[in-house]
Amino acid sequence: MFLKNQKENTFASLTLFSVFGLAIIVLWAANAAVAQTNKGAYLDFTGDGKTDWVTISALLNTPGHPFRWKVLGNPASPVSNEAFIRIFDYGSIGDIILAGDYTGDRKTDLTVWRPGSQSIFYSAQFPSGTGGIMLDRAVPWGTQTDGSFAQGDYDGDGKLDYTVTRRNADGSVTWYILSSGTNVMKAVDFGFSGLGASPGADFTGDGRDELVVTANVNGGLTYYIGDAVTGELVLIRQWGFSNSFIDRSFPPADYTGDGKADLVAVRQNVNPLVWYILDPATNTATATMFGFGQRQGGSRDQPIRGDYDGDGRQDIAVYRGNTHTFYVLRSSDGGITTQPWGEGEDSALSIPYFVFIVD
Ligand SMILES: [Ca+2]
Ligand SMILES: [Ca+2]
Ligand SMILES: [Ca+2]
Ligand SMILES: [Ca+2]
Repeated sequence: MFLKNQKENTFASLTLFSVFGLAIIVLWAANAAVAQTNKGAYLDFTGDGKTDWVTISALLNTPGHPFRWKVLGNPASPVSNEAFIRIFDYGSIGDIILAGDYTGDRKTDLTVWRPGSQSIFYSAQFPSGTGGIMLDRAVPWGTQTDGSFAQGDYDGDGKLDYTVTRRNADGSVTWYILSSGTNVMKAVDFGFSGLGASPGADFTGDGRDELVVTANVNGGLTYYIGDAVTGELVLIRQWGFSNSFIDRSFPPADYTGDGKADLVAVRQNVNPLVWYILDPATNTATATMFGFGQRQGGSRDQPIRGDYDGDGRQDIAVYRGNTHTFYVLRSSDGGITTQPWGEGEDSALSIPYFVFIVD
């Protein structure tokens, strides 16, 4: 439990652990390829390594009303008989959508977490043909007040692990991780109450996700990265503003293609949007303008997560709600892919942005 009561010496720790973190990353660089092969793409329902086009909506914003998923295969028009469209209801308002690969087949499972006195993960395979959805697994895990954003593959077997975070009476936070491969449960202390818990990300390139928490430190968003087995701090970096009106910060993921997670903050109070991406292994940063930001008479684009060209790197991408169109800056060749999809009040389904734990 390293983080408790350390607010006064944050900057001293930052210097120490930044250097420490860099050393680790260099040593583990040889394993980068392993991470690439273990993980499927986000929202890839077919297992071809490409994120599919997915929108989500609910007709009524009332508890219990179902989420409507609209999925268009990517690419939308490949060779004949391979394009597909699926529209179905899964989960309902009040559930947390945590779609990902929990079975290790590199295909995204439909998964929601329903908070309750006994919270439950509900997982289903993606519907094939015109068939309905069969519930695969109901996994009781966590309680009503636990946090559930921190899914990750913390044992490195290629499957997401069911994970909740719980604040203890003394202000410490315990991560309860249920391995989806072995059903072995682990409890790891990391972070303290008031920090945000994020989906896991692999910063070391060994194929095993690290624990990720964030905090507002002097207006900046600060990332604390921890080892999922020992709870030891391996890296601290500050990146972007913690004010979500200025920056939308995504959970870390690999944008540079070295198999290690990068930090991304999308500045949205400017037009166009600016994507600031930091490679924490080399401390190299890039700024890329892509998408409509704040502008008069029009809504902002929605920054989204995904690897749409299937090259193993996340793409910079947005969803434009008023024209129902996805725009992707392909990481493979720098070209732009546009794909119309969605209607009405649909928004793109994407990974949750950072949410701060409120005491
Ligand atoms: Ca796992
Ligand atoms: Ca790792
Ligand atoms: Ca990277
Ligand atoms: Ca890509």
